[in-house]
Amino acid sequence: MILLTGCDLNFWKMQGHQTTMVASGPVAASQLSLFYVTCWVTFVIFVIVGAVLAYATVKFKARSDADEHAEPPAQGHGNPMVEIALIAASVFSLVIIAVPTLRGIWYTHDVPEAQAANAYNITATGYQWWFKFEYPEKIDGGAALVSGNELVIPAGRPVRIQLRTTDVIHSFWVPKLAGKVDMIPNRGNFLWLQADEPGYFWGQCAEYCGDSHAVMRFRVVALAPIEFAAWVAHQKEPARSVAAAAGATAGPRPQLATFKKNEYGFSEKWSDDPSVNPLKNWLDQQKPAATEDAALIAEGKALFTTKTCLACHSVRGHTGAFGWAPDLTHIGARTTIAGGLLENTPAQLARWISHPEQVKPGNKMWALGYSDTGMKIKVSDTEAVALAAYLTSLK
Ligand code: HEC
Ligand SMILES: [Cu+2]
Repeated sequence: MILLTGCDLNFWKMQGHQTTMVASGPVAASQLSLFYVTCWVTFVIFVIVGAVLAYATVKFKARSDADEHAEPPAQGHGNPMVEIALIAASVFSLVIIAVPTLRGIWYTHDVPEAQAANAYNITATGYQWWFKFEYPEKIDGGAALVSGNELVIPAGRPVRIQLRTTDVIHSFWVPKLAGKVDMIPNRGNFLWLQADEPGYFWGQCAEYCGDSHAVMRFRVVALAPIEFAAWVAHQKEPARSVAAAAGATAGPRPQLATFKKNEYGFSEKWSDDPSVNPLKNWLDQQKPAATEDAALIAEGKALFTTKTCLACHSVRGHTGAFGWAPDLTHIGARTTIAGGLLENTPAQLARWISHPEQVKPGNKMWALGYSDTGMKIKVSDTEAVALAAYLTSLK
């Protein structure tokens, strides 16, 4: 008990964000039940072997000096019946594990036939160190609807995810829903998952892929069908524009908050506390802030072009067309930025924009954009604050 106090209780209860001990969909449930079968079988073996070992240790231990120096007893060649029985018992326990394993492999491989027609198809692409998601819906002009780092899916419906990568091997893992399946160059892997109820789930790259592998995260948001349809319809729209009232002047400019290097990027509302509903946080994030400063947003919008952010990012309807970096059209409505590493608040956005290298080692925005060998972009603190205000307004 003394050991436990002072430690994170959620760790011991195994209820954290990325626990596999909570299954929120059929694929994760199948994997979890297989885990339990294996645990129980090995536990029974452990108890039997342990008991026999303890019995033999006590029963045959040397009890006196004379015992210790006595001749060893006559040696036998084992008992064939015991050996056959042990082999049979081993085979039997392997069969107990193998049957549900094979059933699980078949079940998790692809959406069950009865539901295949209802499956929703998404393509997920791994980039060092973030995820891109492509939806089956098309935006005007015929391109696929894309988003980054937050995968929104319909709850209660099977989702088949094609797994691709643009660079090295990544692995797609949403512990409470399904995983892990690798994203391998030149190979078309896929997996399926389903969230039984609307919810908010943490995902993580599960294959070492370079500098920032450990913080290559993403989120899955499962919505009821009607909300999901509304989300898709909104995502298809171009970026939101904030019009300044005639004659309005910019309010006091927020200061750039200071952060320590590697400082954790989430506020209290993202705690493991079960009374906190992360889906509510996500829904709150969809609404524009009441205190928007249109003049500051306009300044940020202009900076987005002059600071050449558009060379890598696109804000559909405003600027940028390449989009090999995360699409920022609706970035303001996401709960996280930088591959799920930071909470999406104006302060964290400005932190990221002013010094991405201090937050996420090696990230490509820094390596190819800001570093001395890249495009040598320099963003001042005041500019970062304006850019953050602009991006926050993109709901
Ligand atoms: C050289 C290409 C490049 C340039 C230029 C660039 N970025 Fe990025 N940006 C990236 C990449 C790549 C990422 C993903 C980094 C990661 O998460 O590892 C990113 C991530 C971001 C994110 C987080 C996106 C998300 O989905 O979480 C924001 C916000 C952002 N950049 C804003 C900007 C702004 C503002 C500028 C201009 C000052 C800019 N970027 C310039 C490549 C670039
Ligand atoms: Cu990865």
